[in-house]
Amino acid sequence: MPRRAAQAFTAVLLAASTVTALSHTAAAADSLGSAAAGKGRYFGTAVAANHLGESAYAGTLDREFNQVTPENEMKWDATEGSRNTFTFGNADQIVSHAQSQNMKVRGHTLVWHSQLPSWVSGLGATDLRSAMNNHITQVMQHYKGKIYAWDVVNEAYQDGSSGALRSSPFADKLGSGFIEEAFRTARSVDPNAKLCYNDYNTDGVNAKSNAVYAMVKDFKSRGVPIDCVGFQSHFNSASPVPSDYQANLQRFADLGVDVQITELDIEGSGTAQANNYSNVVKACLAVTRCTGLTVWGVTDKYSWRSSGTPLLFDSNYGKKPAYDAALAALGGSSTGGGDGGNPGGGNPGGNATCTVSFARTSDWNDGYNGEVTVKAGSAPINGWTVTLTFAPPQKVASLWNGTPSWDSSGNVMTVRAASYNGSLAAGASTSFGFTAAKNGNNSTPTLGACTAS
Ligand code: 9MR
Repeated sequence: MPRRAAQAFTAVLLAASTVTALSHTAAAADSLGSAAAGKGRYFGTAVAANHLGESAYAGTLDREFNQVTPENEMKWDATEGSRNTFTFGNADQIVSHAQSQNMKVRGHTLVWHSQLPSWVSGLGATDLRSAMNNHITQVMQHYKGKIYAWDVVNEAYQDGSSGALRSSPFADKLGSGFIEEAFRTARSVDPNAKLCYNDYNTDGVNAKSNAVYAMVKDFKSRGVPIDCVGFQSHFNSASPVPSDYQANLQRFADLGVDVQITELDIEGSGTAQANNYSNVVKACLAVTRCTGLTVWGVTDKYSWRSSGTPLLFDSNYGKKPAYDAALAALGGSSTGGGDGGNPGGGNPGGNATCTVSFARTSDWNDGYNGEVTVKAGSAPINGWTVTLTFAPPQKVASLWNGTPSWDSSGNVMTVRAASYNGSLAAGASTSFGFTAAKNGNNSTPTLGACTAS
């Protein structure tokens, strides 16, 4: 087959498989993921690779969630049990599953004092620094392009009133600078992944969250790369949802980072648990930069706090009142039941439309960055395509959050959705960006129409 025909053929195949993969997500308006997408957020869950073979587990996961966090599979003990020997099998299984379902993946976690192999704690400072940077580099390289956000450093601060770093091999041997070093290394490995700090007991305003707040503020003021802060949100009667939860999320967002609820579970049952879930979801929705929520497991059956029944599905995968409350807070509505099956879906059909807008976001001598926002019309869409025509000899040097192809002149660029941003709820938007080299021509490209599927 001639090369161009082969490319076209591959493109058709890709388009067809994308529609298949996305159809259930877009059509299931009564799921947590699709309701959250309608609010411009994701709704995810922690996933354990060893349960993916259980059909009710995988069925509930695929029907309800559009983001996953590997619960243990990407931790240091799972990925580098002995020095410089990396094992990715279990984590790869989760990432492949997520990709096949068009789910975002949060990488968890690169630098953490817990689940740390003893060979790491035994190292002296010089070796530890290079082991830390090597670990970040190798793990991020392996997953480059597949992870929307990484928990680069997890749980570095002490509980209680000290506001100090927790004692760990990293803090004790490398000093407080290890956090900054980890973030700088991470940015250099995968500049497109969001880099997050993640912690617990930082959900309200308190000494610990104040310490994290001061760190983020300092990082932002000195240009240390940090994009997001995760609030784990493990709640029970001893550690309830704080009354200033939303205010705390907001003050971090005001520093110029995204915030996420990363490990949500709330012990309890019935109406009390449902109200707590509803309040947490509403707090996230009230903060523009709260980009998504992740519950720490699909079902009470496999929760790390199983006896506290803290999740949205019971041990038989039935929807709990907490599920209905979370869904209602997201603006969705439940069809009841919940048997772990997949009710199926379908293509939203012929009324899929989209609109586009263009912004030139930054300019320098030889180049500029452009951002194209794609917005779904009054029906959900499964995919989109946008065309941009550049004035020669301008050339696109890099592009993110989309999949580009060029015509034979090299001036007309067609961009279709990346694997993770083609599925949009009615009225929802996403964007892709690019860097163009001016090559002496300062014009702005002409934006063509948006085609939706
Ligand atoms: O849910 C995880 C559980 O299966 C592990 O045994 C435990 C070991 O440390 O880690 C749990 O997940 C933790 C997460 O990675 C970080 N925040 C606290 C979570 C609950 O302990």
